[in-house]
Amino acid sequence: MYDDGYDHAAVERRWQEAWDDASAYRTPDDVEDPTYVLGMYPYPSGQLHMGHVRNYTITDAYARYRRMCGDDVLHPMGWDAFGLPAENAAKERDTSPRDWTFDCIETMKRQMESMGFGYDWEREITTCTPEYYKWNQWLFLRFLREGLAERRDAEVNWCPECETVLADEQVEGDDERCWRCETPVERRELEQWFLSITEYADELVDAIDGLEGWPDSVRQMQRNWIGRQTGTRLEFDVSGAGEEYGGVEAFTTRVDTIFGATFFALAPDHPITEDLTETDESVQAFLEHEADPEGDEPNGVETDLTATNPVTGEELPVFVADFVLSDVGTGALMGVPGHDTRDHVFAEKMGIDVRPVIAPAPDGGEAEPPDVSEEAYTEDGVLVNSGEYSGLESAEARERLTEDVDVADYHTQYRLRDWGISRQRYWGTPIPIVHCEACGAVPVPEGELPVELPEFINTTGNPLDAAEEWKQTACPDCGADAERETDTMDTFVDSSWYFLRYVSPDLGDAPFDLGRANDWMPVDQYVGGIEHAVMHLLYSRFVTKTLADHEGLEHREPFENLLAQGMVQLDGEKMSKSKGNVVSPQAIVSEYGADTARLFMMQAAQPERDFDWSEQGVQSAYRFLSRLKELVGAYAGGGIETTAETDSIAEYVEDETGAAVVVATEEYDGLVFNTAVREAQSLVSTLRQYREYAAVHEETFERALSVSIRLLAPVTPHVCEELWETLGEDGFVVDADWPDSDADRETAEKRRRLVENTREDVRQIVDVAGIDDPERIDIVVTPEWKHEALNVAIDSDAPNVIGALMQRDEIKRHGEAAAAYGQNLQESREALQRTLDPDTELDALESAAWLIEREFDADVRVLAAEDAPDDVREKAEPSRPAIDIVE
Ligand code: ANZ
Ligand code: ZN
Repeated sequence: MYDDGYDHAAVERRWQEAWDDASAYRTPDDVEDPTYVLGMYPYPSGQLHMGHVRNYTITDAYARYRRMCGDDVLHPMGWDAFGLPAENAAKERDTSPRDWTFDCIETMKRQMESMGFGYDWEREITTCTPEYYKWNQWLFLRFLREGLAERRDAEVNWCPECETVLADEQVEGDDERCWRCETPVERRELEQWFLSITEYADELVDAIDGLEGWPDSVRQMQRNWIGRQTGTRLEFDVSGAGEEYGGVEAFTTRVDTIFGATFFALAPDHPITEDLTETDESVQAFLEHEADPEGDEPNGVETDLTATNPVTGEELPVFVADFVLSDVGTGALMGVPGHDTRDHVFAEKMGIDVRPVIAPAPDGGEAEPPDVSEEAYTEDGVLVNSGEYSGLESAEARERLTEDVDVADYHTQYRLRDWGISRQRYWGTPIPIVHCEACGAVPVPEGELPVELPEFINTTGNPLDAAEEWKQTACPDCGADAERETDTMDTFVDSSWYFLRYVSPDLGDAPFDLGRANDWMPVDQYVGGIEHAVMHLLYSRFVTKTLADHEGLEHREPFENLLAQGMVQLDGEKMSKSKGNVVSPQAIVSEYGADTARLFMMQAAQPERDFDWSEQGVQSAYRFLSRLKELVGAYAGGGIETTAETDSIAEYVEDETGAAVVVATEEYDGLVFNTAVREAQSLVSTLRQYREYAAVHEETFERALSVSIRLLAPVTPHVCEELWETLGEDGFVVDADWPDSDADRETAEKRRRLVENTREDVRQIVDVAGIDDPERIDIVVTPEWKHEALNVAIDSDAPNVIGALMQRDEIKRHGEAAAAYGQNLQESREALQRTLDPDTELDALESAAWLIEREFDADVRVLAAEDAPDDVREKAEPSRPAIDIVE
């Protein structure tokens, strides 16, 4: 344990038990509309890592804050318990994925409890239980019924050694080897199940505009992933080498550039390309040796074909090119090197014509074609060299051309593909389908769900394929012998609706209680890693929309506010097992306690930012908590001298307490925990100085302690619970009322800045003048007229400030001094800001005088301008008092 600390282990155990005994974090079913705070549930790997701890401390602190503000709060936790790692671990250790997973869950749950996360454990869900995955199967059947699930051929990565399909992430290296056995991966066509997310593509993009509580970066990633493009599809007649291919479709977003098309290009697996490989050796050679679709450089080969531009009738050379993607658009494009960057590079390399047909909009006069010899001009503009369309603006030309040309039509295309959910693995939800020779793929009737997983068989390939007895069944339609589908579902299916299950985790006859889900959804604050910015969040949005369309859910978006937390790093690098730079949360908890770990994490940075783990940071958090504990203990034990008399110091502490409350509240609302915590910490530091300086005003001091404890309680709940008790307060601090204050943040911050700047000025003068032992420090507040002059300068729009000032007698009568100050104001006019009025300045400085007195060990007098000698008063300005130091 850290020297002169406190017995954190005892404190934390004690309060965890007390909360548990009181079911402090239970959310009863009958609350109306709780604030729903959710952290992305973890995969039970067996080890809670720093990323988890950060994620869950953020949600926990926010949930606790909302509770103290008086909200009912729903803050549940569960387990994303299916997945390949369990299957691999089970194979290696010769156990079952189920046993391994439940062991991991047990350890991780204990680790979470030791962190003091306030979850309603009675709502815990575990996706690998039949009680949960039954509803994945139900969901699948509903999709099927609505025509949103479909079985079709798809290409997959196949490892012939492991006899399994691999996800893209599991194929490694340029030579594409299996991540497990390093066998080169093959492509195979397999029948797979797909969910029709593309049917919702438009809504999924359009509704992003309404997700105002999401980070812009995530919204943009979703837009890019869906990749909606509106443009034109048009046909080019292709022929040559003795073949007539007829109209071949190309997709373009820039049909306005069609007069600049100088070539036509086909994807390497376009049907025409495949046809050419039979006869054209150079195409064959290109595909075998040169084509590199992943490379940066566009490669291609010319064919013997030509394509006819449907607008100009011009014959264009046809290339096979590797930058034309087969699954984008139609797998064919018109090349416009003058206006498309990639086409330009390709044209230079292949010696193709480059022609400008779009000019920057002219400032009156004729449009001048841009020079496109070195670089494409990619902006919209005015058409040139484009026959009867010359002179039109790009947007209008696109419409006219699409309408005029017979073989052209508007077309919207998407990057988004349907969601392939089939996995040839054991540890997932069995897809509830039976394959019958006569009837085909027959859904298992809802009443027969769940289709439970059989015992695990340790074998290569898919264990479900080897589970003969389980596989053999009767066709639900005709009763004939049939086989079960042996594919299981992508685990992203499990997480696409789990947030609904927490609402009624034990419900037996439906996936969620509809009425309650309608009342409790959406999740008010969702928190998780940026790695889920696309898939998990997109699938959840999709499933929510289908439930709204077909199952009566009254919400179309699941997550109202989203926070994507930053990474915890070590020496600037992401902590990861493979790099061996992992700091274990468990070790920190046992050495310093959960509160210290939580406090360090929350004060280190704003939650969205990455930050570096620092042992010093941890120790300083620990020292802070130890000092706080000592302070409250000393006060409660009568070890601090108190008085019933109030004075200017007490006033200062009162003001600071009020300021801390307003600032921290605002920052907690915005989840800016580091700033919120800093407020509480500096209040505690003020209290420690107060106690050393004078007998403390009892009421003020006690209120300030009580406020500090409550402001810290969301982040360091155990020690705050202990101190709340020490202070003699009733009940749990987690149930206490959030403090309030009628302080105004802006004024409070101006007061603080005034005091801080004044202290800094005194330091400077002492330093520059070489004063060893100041005896008296006079601080003189600005005279009223300068304050007025400043306001006139801010309000006036006269070009000359001095003129405006001299219209006021009150100012004018100060003669030369007024002119000189007016000159200053004129010079810094852009930067002028309103300040506190002289009375408030006087008040702020008077109540902070003790801090200056303490720092310099000198008498401090704060004087109004009229009480000061002329030569000192002259120097004072608004927010910049004059300072006179006597040695
Ligand atoms: C002619 C053109 C002229 C295009 C121009 C662009 C600019 P972006 O550019 O990202 O919005 N395209 C069409 N099918 C393609 C495929 N299968 N593989 C690769 N590229 C393809 O995407 C739209 C553009 O991508 C389309 O518009 C097309 O090039 C190209 F000055 O057509 B464009
Ligand atoms: Zn049948």
